Amino acid sequence: MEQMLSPEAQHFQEKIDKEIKIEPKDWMPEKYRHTLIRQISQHAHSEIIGMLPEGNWITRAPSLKRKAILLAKVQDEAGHGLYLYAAAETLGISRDEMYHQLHTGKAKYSSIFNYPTLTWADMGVVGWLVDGAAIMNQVPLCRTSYGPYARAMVRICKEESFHQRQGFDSLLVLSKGTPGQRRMLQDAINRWWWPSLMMFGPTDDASPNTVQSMQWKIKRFTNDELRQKFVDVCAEQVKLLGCTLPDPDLKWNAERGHYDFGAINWQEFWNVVSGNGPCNKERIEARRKAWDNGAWVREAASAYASKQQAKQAVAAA
Ligand code: FAQ
Repeated sequence: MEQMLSPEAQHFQEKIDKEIKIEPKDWMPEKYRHTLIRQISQHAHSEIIGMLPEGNWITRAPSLKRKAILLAKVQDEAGHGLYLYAAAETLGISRDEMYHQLHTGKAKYSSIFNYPTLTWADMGVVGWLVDGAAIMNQVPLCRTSYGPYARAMVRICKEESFHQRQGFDSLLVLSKGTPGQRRMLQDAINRWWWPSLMMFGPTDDASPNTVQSMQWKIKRFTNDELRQKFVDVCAEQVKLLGCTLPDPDLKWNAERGHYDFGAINWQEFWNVVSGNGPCNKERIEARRKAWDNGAWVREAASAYASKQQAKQAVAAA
């Protein structure tokens, strides 16, 4: 039997069906609020943790030009994290609470950032594949049903597209370089390909959140739909680099109009998501340390804010 919706819930779903954005002060089901806080905060944490593997190469970039580009990219990720934390705050959670959830391991962040960046080629491959997967997932989020999230995604996607292009550009240079550079490039592709496919999340039949999130238009495509689009794009782009993707089962399927691809190692994915990937401990430790080292800045900023407030109160009296 179909569940009876309350008049508010009915009105809420009608707005969603008509593509009217839900705004912070509108009525919303608690589960909708909770799902958004979970997804947006995880997304924000991913941007902030995602600065670490790339930050690792800022001092070792091969030229001033590449260093300046990488610095700007890492700063962009910080900005994305901040817009997203601000969007999540509109749902009634504080930034301190979100940081606490990250530092105590309660909140997830993207599995991809628990892999190490071993060579310079990894910087280009992160741009091409990781930012590429991020855009594939995030462009549809510009039409997500929650207004502040959708608006934050517009700017984020513009910047992520630029990141993806700069990554591919640096790989094109390597692809025309020495045999050693080409080997380094292929090795980086081999290591990042499968983790990039895992970024889209579990298969649809193993994804507990997809059905409801699609009905609420929080998600506009399922995990498998987006993963397939990504494979189709990358299978063509890799040819321009004169490289291959490390999947013997990758094959164009004319009947489906898509590339078929091999089985993903879901055991590896869940192992990384549950905290046991190659860099999970190092990543959280770096964030905790940054939080502790920043204590004096937070104290100074709130002391300054209290003084300003006291001054304004005196002036207004
Ligand atoms: N890693 O039921 P579903 C970037 C969890 S930003 C870890 O399918 P949902 C920028 C999921 O949370 C990259 N955990 O979940 C950049 C859930 O657990 P929970 C981040 C994952 O939410 C580039 C459980 O598995 N992007 O890269 C992952 O409907 C370069 C069941 O899964 C976003 O966050 C995973 N890969 O769909 C920065 C985009 N996948 O919470 C620096 C927004 C799933 O119930 C350098 N997020 N899980 O305990 C989304 O679109 C969705 O949240 C999905 C997952 C598609 C990630």
